Amino acid sequence: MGFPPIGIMSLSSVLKRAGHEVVMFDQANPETPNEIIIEEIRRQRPALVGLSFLSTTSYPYAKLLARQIRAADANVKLAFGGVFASLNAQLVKLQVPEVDFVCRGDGEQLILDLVERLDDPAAVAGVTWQERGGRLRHNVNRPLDRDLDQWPFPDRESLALDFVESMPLDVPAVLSLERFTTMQTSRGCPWPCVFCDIPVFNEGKWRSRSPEHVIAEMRQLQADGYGAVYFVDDHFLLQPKRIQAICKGIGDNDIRIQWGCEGRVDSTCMELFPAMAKAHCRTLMFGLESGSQRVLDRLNKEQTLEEAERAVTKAKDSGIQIVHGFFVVGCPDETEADMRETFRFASRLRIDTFGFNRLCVYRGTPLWQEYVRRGLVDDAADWYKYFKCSSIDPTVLPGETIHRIRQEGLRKLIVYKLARYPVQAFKLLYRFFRHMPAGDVLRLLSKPFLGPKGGMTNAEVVSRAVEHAELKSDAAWLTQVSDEALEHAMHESRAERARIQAAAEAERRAA
Ligand code: B12
Repeated sequence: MGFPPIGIMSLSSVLKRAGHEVVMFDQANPETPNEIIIEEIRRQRPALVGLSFLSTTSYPYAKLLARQIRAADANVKLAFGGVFASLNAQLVKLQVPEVDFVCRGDGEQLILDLVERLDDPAAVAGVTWQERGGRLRHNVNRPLDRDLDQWPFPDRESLALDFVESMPLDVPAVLSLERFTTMQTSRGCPWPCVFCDIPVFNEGKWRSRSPEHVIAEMRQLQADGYGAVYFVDDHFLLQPKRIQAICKGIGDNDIRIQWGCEGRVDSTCMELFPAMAKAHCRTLMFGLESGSQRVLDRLNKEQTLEEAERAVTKAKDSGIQIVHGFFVVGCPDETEADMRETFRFASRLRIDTFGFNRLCVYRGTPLWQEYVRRGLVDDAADWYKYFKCSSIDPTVLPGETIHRIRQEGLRKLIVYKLARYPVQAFKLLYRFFRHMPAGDVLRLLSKPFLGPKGGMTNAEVVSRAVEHAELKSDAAWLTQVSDEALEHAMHESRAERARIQAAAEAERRAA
């Protein structure tokens, strides 16, 4: 999914409203590699450089950039923030001494407070830092911010986002040719799924913006020419009253933006699916995870297969155009029969699109804690890594078996969907071909049939800007390599990407 970096865009508008100047860069934009970012820091001499990264996987790149910035400017104040930094603040501070402040949790009020106290952060709640004498300071947590309406809408003006819009979709968030962006209308999810760290990040709470505030942003987006929005909420479907009010607000204000969101299948909002479809909800994405109740229970998903079936059927009957199923394979105690059952289950459901990802374990999740207890990960040595469960847990099927059954399952699933639901499949393919390069659609469809010879989609080509070919298949390793090895991989990847693009360009010209 090519999404704009809404985290830094949110902080930018907060800072600007308070009278500060802000310049943003997206490291994922091929036009602003580290060298350009550093050059700009040298030129503009900011008071604070904030590096925002979401996940364990992008920590090595943030670390590398922080080291490069520090080498270029010994005095600039450097801050880290985002989910991974929040959950591992003290360890990150110790591992990256170049960074002055590791910021935990929501950043809006925190960054306002921090810019006022760059030389004396002792009183800034939520910051981890080091005193001149070397003592590590972990300031008190910030109370969870419940009044999300107080903050301005993200700054969508100041960052070149054409490259995001031109990114092909691996998962069809909202398949539309309209101008696209993301919004966040709520934060958190209280359910205890073993693979997720969101409850820890949000102290097990769910908080939301008021329907009026959400509608005001949508009106603004429509006025600015946006026609498609995806809500990056962890669980959009939690509160029926709020959704009802949002749908009503969309109708009352003649908002025609097509939107998508994700949520749980046991949501009480199911009755509202028809109202959502009427309010232009085009895409609903559900975490279905498995077709085996035993595996769902092992993942502590607290959902049943019947609930999944009911939610998908209800969504399709209500006229939601794309219903997506997220599945995980390679779970603890999952057998080959369970995996096959998952693919059978997916073919029974009326989902339009699907993804079957390998289960990975991240620090901060209940599964990580279990693995520490079982001696499969060493918290002190492994905290900045993530693992495919199959690489470390003997109760998970071997990687090759998972890969083989997944390829088989995908082949059968695609053939079955085309044969059993030809109209639905045709409509979807029509939309795919309208909104994605034809080559990418064909490659995505044929990949499970061709195996490793299948070639790359554009999305894979783009992702190689940061993940090098051989390493891509085992990205977890990237979180564990030395800076030099990572730098080398990034250099190789850029060269490879340039070669691929040149070849594609030559092919296009010849055609
Ligand atoms: C949207 C999203 C994506 C988008 C991101 C697009 C983009 N350019 O930003 C896409 C689809 C690309 C994506 C990909 C991945 N994601 Co993701 N993603 C999310 C999701 C659902 C929302 C993130 C978001 O936009 N939040 C809204 C903004 C406003 O919040 P924010 O970024 O956290 O920023 C706030 C604070 O953190 C803080 N802050 C942030 N930065 C800074 C910096 C400073 C200096 C300060 C002071 C404060 C601060 O202030 C902000 C405002 O309050 C989160 C779940 C979540 N709730 O965080 C998962 C999540 C971050 N993703 C996750 C994962 C695992 C991934 C992938 C590894 C998946 C995969 N296997 O490929 C990749 C890795 C991508 C990468 N390069 O890091 C995990 C991370 C777990 C972990 N511990 O590592 C999460 C937490 C989901 C989960 N339930 O576990 N993701």
